[in-house]
Amino acid sequence: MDKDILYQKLFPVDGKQQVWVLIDPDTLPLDQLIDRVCKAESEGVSAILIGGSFLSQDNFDNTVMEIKAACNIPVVIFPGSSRQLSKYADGILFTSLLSGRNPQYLIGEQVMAAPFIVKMGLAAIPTAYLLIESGSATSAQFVSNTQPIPRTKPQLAVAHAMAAELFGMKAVYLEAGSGADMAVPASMIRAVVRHINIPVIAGGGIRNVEDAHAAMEAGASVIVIGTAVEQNGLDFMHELLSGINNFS
Ligand code: 1GP
Repeated sequence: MDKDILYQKLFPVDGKQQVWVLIDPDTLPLDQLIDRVCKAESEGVSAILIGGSFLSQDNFDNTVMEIKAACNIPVVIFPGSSRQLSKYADGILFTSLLSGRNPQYLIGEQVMAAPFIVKMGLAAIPTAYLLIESGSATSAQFVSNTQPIPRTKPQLAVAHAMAAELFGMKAVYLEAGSGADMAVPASMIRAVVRHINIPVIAGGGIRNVEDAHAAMEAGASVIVIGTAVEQNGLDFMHELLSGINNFS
């Protein structure tokens, strides 16, 4: 998909807030993942992210192909490493773990992936990935070997987000980590949104409608739900998406 078209689908110019679902290919058999994705689309989810900080399966390409074939909304890679690439995706969040000081995830994996992304013609959305302290250590923190931004220091998150915008990045992902004890504080989301002019994505630990609404009221352009969909299915999404128009 053309990069500009994908960007407009992910972040509509009318400012309507979006819900994306994260699919971790390790969590469910492919047929169940496809079933979840199709139901998510019918509920009004606007994009599917696929990836994970630690994947043990070796058929990522086939999983992306099957999921893409099953739905009409964008399927976007959310890579945990340079090995999570597929020409079948509509694009990739080309993330740099800006909150960390581990060169492997700041630039190393990106250099490894870049030639393949270009060869595949994948639409790459340059995205700052900021890990936020969220209780017990998450896989993202452990695997990346980085310190999250303290949740009581919104000014640090703001400074990182400003740097991302100055670098020309097109989105900032505030990440508590998949399955986090606590979602990103609404006050931190609000502070970041107020100081930058690119969309803010919030995810990690959003497991009920109240958490989701708090992130949206704080101004997140997108919220990402993974674990809650895996555990509770689409009832949660139905409740969330039926109330979301109040915020857009
Ligand atoms: C993780 O933000 C996503 O990258 C989703 O997190 O699995 O906690 O919903 P959850």
